[in-house]
Parts: sequence; C-alpha cells; structure tokens
Amino acid sequence: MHKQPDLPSKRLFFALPCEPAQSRAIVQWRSTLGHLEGRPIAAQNLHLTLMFLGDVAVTQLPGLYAAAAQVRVPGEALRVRLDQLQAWHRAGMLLLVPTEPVPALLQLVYALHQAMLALGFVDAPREYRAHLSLVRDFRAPVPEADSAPDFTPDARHFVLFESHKGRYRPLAQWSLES
Ligand code: 2AM
Repeated sequence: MHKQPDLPSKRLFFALPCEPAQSRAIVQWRSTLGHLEGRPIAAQNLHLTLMFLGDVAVTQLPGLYAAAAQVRVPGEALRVRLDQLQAWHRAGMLLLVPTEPVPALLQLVYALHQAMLALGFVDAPREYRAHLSLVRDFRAPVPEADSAPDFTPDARHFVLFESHKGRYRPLAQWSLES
C-alpha cells in the first residue's frame, strides 16, 4: 500500500522481540568476535523480523491492529534456535540464523503476510529467511568465533515496532500462546 504524502506516517515492522537477558548474552558473544567493521546493532534493538511494512499512514493503524489480532498464532511461545553466524554480503549484514527451520515461525510469517496482504501491504518479494541482525554495513568475511553461537530467544508475543530515529519502539503486541 502506498503512503499518502499528506498524512502522518510511521515506519513499521512486525518482529519477534528478544528479551533483555538474551540480547545482552548475544551482544556479549558478539564482542568476543573482536573488532568488526560496520555498525553494530544496539542490544535493545535486536529482533527477529517477521514482516517489514515500511511507511504506514497512522490512519491505517486501527485496521492493521485488527488484522494482526486475527492472525493464527502457534498457541505456545516460539523458540527459535539461532546457532549459525552468516554474512549476507548483498545486504551488508552480519547475522545469526537458525540451522534448523522452525515450522511454527514460518507458519506465523505466512499467516501474517496473508493478513497484511488483505490490507494491501506486500513485503519485498523475496523468500522469507529467519535472521537476527547483528551488524549493518558489514562486508568482511564471516569472523571466526571462539565459541559457536547458540541462542534461543523465547518469544511469547509478536510485536509491531515503529522504527524512529534509530530506535525500535513497540506499538502493540499479540500473544503467541493464546
Ligand atoms: P532486519 O535487521 O531484521 O533485516 C526496521 O527498518 C527493521 O526492519 C530493520 O531493522 C530490518 O530488520 C527490517 N527490514 C526488513 N526489510 C527491510 C527493508 N526493506 N528496509 C528496511 N528495513 C527492513
């Protein structure tokens, strides 16, 4: 859906949050990789994107919230085991990814994309790949890690975030457990 230029808007995305203790552990592990080129993502901004919406007129928020509330959820917390460090050079990202696919995550992403499509929101037509970004503007080879990454954020909600001045602010959240 295209933003109407005269309406106030917000830059939005749906994501699974990463709880503070897990974020701190990930950032601590990242620091063991030594000096990394690029821009490390702050602990409080770590997340697992489900769907990027881009600029959305604020008048669309009620409809968006209503649609998100109808999304079929797994019925339990989503545990995504992030156990592989990768560099996506085209995107210029260093990130953590799951080695094992997480079917409940993919089902949630699919359901969310379908719900948003009904409102006219279409994400980039790329295949969804679960990831947690660690560093932006990263163009180097994947660094050697002394200890293999193994983090399993335990998400009980999916969250609509607003991206504002480099900070991600939760606007609304929906339980994954109900
Ligand atoms: P990512 O690190 O998980 O890829 C807010 O802009 C967030 O939305 C970014 O941190 C990014 O999360 C995600 N995102 C996904 N697609 C995007 C896009 N096309 N442009 C900007 N951000 C995008």
